[in-house]
Amino acid sequence: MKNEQIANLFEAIADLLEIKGEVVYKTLSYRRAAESIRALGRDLEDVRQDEGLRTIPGVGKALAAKIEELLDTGQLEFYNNLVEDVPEGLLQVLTLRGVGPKSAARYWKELGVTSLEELEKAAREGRVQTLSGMGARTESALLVSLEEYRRMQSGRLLLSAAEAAANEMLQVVRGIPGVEQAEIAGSLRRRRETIGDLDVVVAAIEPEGVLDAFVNSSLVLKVLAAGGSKASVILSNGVRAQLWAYPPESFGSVLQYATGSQAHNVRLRERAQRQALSLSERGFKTRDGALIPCSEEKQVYERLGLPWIPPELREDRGELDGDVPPLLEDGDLHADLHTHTSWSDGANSIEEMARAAKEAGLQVLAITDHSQSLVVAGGLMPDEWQRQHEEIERIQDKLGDSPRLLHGAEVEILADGRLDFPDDLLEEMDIVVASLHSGFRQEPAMVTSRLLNAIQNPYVDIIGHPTGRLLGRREGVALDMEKVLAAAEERRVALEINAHPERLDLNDAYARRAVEVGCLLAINSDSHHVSGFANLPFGISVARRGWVPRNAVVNAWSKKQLFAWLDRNR
Ligand code: DGT
Ligand code: CA
Ligand code: ZN
Repeated sequence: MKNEQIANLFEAIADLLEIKGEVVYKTLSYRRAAESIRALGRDLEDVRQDEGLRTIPGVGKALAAKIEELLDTGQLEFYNNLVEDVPEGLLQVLTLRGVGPKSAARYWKELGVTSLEELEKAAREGRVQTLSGMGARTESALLVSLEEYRRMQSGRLLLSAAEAAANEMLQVVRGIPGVEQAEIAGSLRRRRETIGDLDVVVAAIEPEGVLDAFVNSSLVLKVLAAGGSKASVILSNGVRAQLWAYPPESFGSVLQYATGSQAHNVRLRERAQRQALSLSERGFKTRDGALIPCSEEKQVYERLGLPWIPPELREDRGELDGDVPPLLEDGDLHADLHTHTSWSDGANSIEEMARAAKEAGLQVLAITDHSQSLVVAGGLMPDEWQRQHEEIERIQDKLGDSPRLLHGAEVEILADGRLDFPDDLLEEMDIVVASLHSGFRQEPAMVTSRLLNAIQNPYVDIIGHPTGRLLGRREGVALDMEKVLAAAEERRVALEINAHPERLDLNDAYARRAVEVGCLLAINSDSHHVSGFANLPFGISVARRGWVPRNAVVNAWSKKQLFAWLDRNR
């Protein structure tokens, strides 16, 4: 056994002992030993041979014996006995933000929770708040921590990566003889912000033959499970994927089923049951066992008396109750209001960005390079901004009116809430995006008040990537979003849905809430390269998942309406 493994095991022992309720000094000795082992810099086996294990700080006779047992057998009887008393699954529970050994012990002893999954279930069922001293707030904080844990641990793919991998898979699958139709399903079709595994469904007269050809193709690295109508594999690029192969008459049924979400499918099955039908991936079944397969997806909804539901809405968030607003479509965005050039940390010149924007079908492009304090990103000093302004006028003359260039800045919201450019400079700008790039570790209340300050500034038009999250890398700030939304609504400041696949910030849930309270939204690429405009559809996906109607998105407005809004305080 390696030092690291032994240190980890000692820490696990300390954690389990604490949950068990042992006195603290006992657990401390394991932690101290774990620390010294990590700091050792030499193999424990060598130390044992040379000067002896007891020379290690914090390692006495008992711990030395345990280390020897581990080195010799790779096992520790003490640990094996301990996990018979205290479930090992509680170790994961302890890694949750805000959960210490005392509360873990209570979840275990009072609710019978022995794992993260069981804790999540208990919290979702409202059982955590029944414990004395743990109200609804504890419970919802717990659910937030659970979600954070999952996001960090899951190794889920960004939407952009999943899409690229799926398109590659589709191409291979569509080339398999006998495949009549192939489509993406699962969370990718619903455009979730991260994707666990790819789901692709195919229609074929002989589904087994297609599955066979697929698992034997060079695209597949490893087959996890295959049989019946499904193959679950790891692709050669490391991405997990499932292929669902069904006869053409069931294609609509399986496409619907495999698109999910599971919760949405449960609702559909309930509706089917009320019509004395059961619903599976093959189709509907009547009471007497007759199968009614659907070759087209919309037939599934039709039979249930429903309109076809856009996949992005299929999350059991009320989508079956009517009232779905007209959603944004690809091509609805005429403007990108947050982009960078080589004047700060972008890769391309203003002219290159302008030409690429036009190519991408945009009529309006805002150049919003960073402001002076963001030195790492080459933020502009006020005089540089003035020179950039002349350059932009020159390029506008050269290009004619297409695209129409706006000159603004992405101005830093400083740690104390002030903006990084003086008001008289901001006033000169066509557009101001205000963003946080530092101070994320401040108290959420402080970060909230920084945003509120920025929103109060008469020249700020958009709050860029409001929570600052980076998917899989950094959680967003736990803002008081209600306050931010209320202030933004009052000041007619738009909150950004940043379309970069690593940000998607605001997320779908906040975007939906923003619309509910009457806030404006902006969908921007935050491009640092001419290729960045290709990310705009990811922002549209977030808006669609957030039920955002077209008229709430300033980039979808006519030029006239957009410019009138930008001029409201200028
Ligand atoms: P993911 O892969 O974690 O990003 O999320 P999904 O939604 O793609 O989930 P996945 O891959 O486990 O399953 C794909 C679809 O198949 C899912 O959206 C609904 C359906 N499905 C899978 N397992 C079940 C199940 O146990 N019950 C029901 N009703 N549907 C399921
Ligand atoms: Ca999936
Ligand atoms: Zn930016």
